[in-house]
Amino acid sequence: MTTISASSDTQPLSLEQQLTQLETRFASDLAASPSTEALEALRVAYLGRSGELTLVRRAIGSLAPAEKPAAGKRINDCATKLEELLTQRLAAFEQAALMAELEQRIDVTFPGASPALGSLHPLRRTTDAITGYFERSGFAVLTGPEIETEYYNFDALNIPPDHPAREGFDSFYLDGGLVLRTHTSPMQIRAIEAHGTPIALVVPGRVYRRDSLDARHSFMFHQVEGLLVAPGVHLGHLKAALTGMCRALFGPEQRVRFRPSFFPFTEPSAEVDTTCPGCGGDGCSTCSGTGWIEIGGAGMVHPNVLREVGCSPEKYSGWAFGVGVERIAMVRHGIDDIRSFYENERDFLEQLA
Ligand code: 2U9
Repeated sequence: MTTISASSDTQPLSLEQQLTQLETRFASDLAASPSTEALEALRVAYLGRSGELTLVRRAIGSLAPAEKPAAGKRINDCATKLEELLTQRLAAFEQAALMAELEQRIDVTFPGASPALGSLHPLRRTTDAITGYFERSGFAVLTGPEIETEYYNFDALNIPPDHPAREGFDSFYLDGGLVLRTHTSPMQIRAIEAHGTPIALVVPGRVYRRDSLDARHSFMFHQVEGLLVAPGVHLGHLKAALTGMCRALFGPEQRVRFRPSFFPFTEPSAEVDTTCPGCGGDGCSTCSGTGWIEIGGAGMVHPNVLREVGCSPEKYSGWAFGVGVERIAMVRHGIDDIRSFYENERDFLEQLA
């Protein structure tokens, strides 16, 4: 039985009793330590040069030689245990500090909050698809005033004074002989006046007609008109241009057909159809079983229009077309109410993004 007196006023405690009491005291001091600095102070108080365990270790110097090895081992085991407890507690403090820091810092491994991306309006996308096709073919893309004179909107386009389109019920008139343009053709006239011929251009933009707003009609809608004036231009060039445009809009299998029609500014004139993108021409609900959808009108520029802008019909000929952007966008995106384009409902716009 190894007994070492740790203090003079009590019954001498065995080494085992002293170490057990020391470990118990250490454990409660450790649990009560509030910080890593307190843990360091505890390490010094027990394991330091004047620490409690160091004093016990010195005291075994007075033991019988035969008892020293076992006592030394027991003290070393105690020291190892105290150091392990200190290390665990220190690690717990460091982990808590790391977690507290991580809570404050941005964790770059978290998935980013993707910002809501904007998108182009469907009418803008269809307009860009049309003008982009012609731009890539070398055409200029011009825009012009929405308020026009009667001359540029009607007279210069061979629309006679008594033509129904000039009636108040068809067009919006402003004071001073001005009108909200009913097509983008006036800008074509202005362009030929400014740049002469030959000329190749498309004009996108808003146009206005006195029409009630319903699922298929609007008093304001969007058009793209095209014009090519040069020596030797013929109807085949027009058919090829419109076929290329429809293939850019709806896919490489598209076909185009002309149905005879009349417009004052073109002769001959035609309504322009393309094979229905929904069924490829077999007939479906989109095309009401016909296999074709109408996209606009076209024709060879009337000689009176050429002469009006100082261009000799003997030297030059030209083709022109006009397509409705809403009509094409409704087919492209399967939209059945034209009013959806103007309400700017987010879920409508986002579904097409
Ligand atoms: C000039 C000469 C001729 C433009 C043309 C059409 C046929 C046509 C409508 C189709 C659907 C307008 O959007 S719509 O309602 N347009 O049918 N437009 S030829 O002819 C011109 C233009 C300018 C100097």
